[in-house]
Amino acid sequence: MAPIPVTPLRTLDAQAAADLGDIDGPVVIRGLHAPWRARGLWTTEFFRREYGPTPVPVRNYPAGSEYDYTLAHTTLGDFLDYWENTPADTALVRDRQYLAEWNFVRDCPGLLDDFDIPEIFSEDCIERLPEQVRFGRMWLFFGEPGCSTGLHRDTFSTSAWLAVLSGSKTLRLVTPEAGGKLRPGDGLWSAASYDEVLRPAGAVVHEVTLRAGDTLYIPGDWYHEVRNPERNLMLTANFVEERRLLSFLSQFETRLIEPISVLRRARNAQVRTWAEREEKTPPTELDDEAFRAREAAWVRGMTAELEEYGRALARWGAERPDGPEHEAPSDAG
Ligand SMILES: O=C(O)CCC(=O)C(=O)O
Ligand SMILES: [Fe+2]
Repeated sequence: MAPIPVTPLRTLDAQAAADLGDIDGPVVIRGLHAPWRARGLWTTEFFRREYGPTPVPVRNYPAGSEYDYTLAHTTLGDFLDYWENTPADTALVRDRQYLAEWNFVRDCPGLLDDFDIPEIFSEDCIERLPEQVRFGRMWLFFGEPGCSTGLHRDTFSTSAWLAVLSGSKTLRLVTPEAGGKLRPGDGLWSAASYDEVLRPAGAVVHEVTLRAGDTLYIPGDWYHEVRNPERNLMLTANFVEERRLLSFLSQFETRLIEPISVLRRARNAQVRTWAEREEKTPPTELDDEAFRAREAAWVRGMTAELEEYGRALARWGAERPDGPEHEAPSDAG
């Protein structure tokens, strides 16, 4: 099979990248972390000295496996011993460890003093949610050769920025439309996936190797796959852009509502049980008319909010000056 043709990503200088609204695909921005103290400070000695005993999550990749792993916990100090003393193993001969998705904000908030979220990524609609439903979305990754992250898109349509502080990291990316065509088990380094799915769809595979000083912006819903050609340190965060807020909210709400739907089913089952009982024995809440009225009003209130959203969606195109009703008439006269 012929090699997969890849298209390099666009690169911008920090000064040229002012507004994410003007950027409509993944892009590398150079120089965003020039002012960060973390650049010189975050060495293995520093992490060991300041945070050695901190528990961290690690992915264990067994010999022969580039993508499949089991999750385990160790301490940062023990992981760094492994990281510094074990030779890299790109041939996958032995077991490997990848310190990935470490939520350092929760465990070591002092690290937040060593960098600033770049201005261009500073709008994050999750900040507007009530505190009870916000979630961790900033991580450190200590990249390990031979340990890859398989094809995925980030949860809830969140966008991401990935800042490489040392070493290098390679990503391939495809659009949401192209990624949506891929089958389970497909990948962006797989010739079969390319020949059977991506090429017939006319999809472009973007590739970038990030080096120290590079920050990659991945817009929400873009599919990507990640390799670590050498050891690297990456700081990354997910965030919600206003232009994708509704998509985020509906997916996030679905997730939040899962436990609630279990409760709803329990309630409906109880009502059915009472309704089906032949002889009505002790009176239930449902025999109380005021109770039923209250419950019915509550259900209508909950439903009304969604109905209003549905109506707003239906009106959207029709009411806008460039909406469907206002397109140039094709059969005028
Ligand atoms: O660097 C990696 O291994 C994965 C990064 C990524 O895509 C993610 O955290 O969602
Ligand atoms: Fe990702």
